[in-house]
Amino acid sequence: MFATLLFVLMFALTAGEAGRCQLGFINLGQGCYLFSNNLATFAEANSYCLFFGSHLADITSKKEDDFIRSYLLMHGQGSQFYIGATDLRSKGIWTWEHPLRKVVSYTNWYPGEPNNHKGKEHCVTSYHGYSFKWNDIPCNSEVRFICEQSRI
Ligand SMILES: [Ca+2]
Ligand SMILES: [Ca+2]
Repeated sequence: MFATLLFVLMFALTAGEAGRCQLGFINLGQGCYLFSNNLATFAEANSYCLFFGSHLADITSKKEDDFIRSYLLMHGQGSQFYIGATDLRSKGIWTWEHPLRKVVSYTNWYPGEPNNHKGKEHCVTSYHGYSFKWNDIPCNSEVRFICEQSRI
């Protein structure tokens, strides 16, 4: 029930901006993105995106990164958002959840990150405190997240 309500809410809040993307997603550059309003752990966020027929965002070029950061600088104040990178499978080797286990090549870490603070940071957020550059955080942190889907 809660999940259904959340689903409807998220879609209603972003439906007006759908453009060429599936309902609930907005078009930025070549991709379609859903910026969650709810908070979730990395595993929950991953499940939400899959449920919506998408995946946690893989940011693979400066161009894509610029589109997303520009949007977040305008709309994402005070928040941080999971993207689909993790080094849970092999410490220090960052891979995307989609395409599965593809090693991260383009990065936009904030200076000094990833710092694996207290040895517990294995997931990645785009963080407002770092002008939406990347930070590694514990995967059980509950934050917002970005789903990505190809245009339909
Ligand atoms: Ca992408
Ligand atoms: Ca960190």
